[in-house]
Amino acid sequence: MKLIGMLDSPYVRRVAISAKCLGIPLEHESVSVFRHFEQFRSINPVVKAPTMVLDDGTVLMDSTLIIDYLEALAVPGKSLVPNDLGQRAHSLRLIGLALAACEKSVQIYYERTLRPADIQHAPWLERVQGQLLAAYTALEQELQKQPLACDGSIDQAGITVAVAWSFTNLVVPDQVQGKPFTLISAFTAYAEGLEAFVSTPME
Ligand SMILES: N[C@@H](CCC(=O)N[C@@H](CS)C(=O)NCC(=O)O)C(=O)O
Repeated sequence: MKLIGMLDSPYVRRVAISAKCLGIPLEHESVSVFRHFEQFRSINPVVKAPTMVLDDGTVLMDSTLIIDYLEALAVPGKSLVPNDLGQRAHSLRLIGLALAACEKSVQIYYERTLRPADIQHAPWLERVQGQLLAAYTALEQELQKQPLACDGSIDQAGITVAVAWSFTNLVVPDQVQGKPFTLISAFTAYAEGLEAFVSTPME
């Protein structure tokens, strides 16, 4: 199986880290959706990162769907999501908030870097910035109610929260710096120290 995409994409990175945590070996090819557009297109005409090429040639895309496949592939009993329904719902809520934060960070970054300055649309940017802060505010509140474990392990909620926070701080740090997201920040510092994260750096 081959994972296609750059590790500075939070979506690619969460797949790569999840595979390591599930004990599933992956080949990884660093192909950029922008700098290597034609090469990417030859693998997946839709040019979405992450793309996963399975051993039988099937091409999957979307990090959540790829992780779903990896979960099914993992040895029985090994999973990054809780079985208990209540804990599962909590985990899915954290993942949803973190993915929304990734999406809003990407949108702000694309608006700033891809759209010429004179045609940037301020109301759209303000809307997205508000959504980004709403996602992290809700996430911080969730961690206040129920902290993520820092006991040497990590689950899918933890992976996605940490990957999202590191990504936002990489591409649009001005959006969150100085804001009171102390629990998210502390948890990310813990996660970024884990072997699966250290060996999967944002490029
Ligand atoms: N929901 C998707 C989002 C993936 C995504 O938007 N990836 C970006 C890279 S960070 C991408 O492919 N951008 C190129 C494009 O959308 O044209 C996932 O979870 O994989």
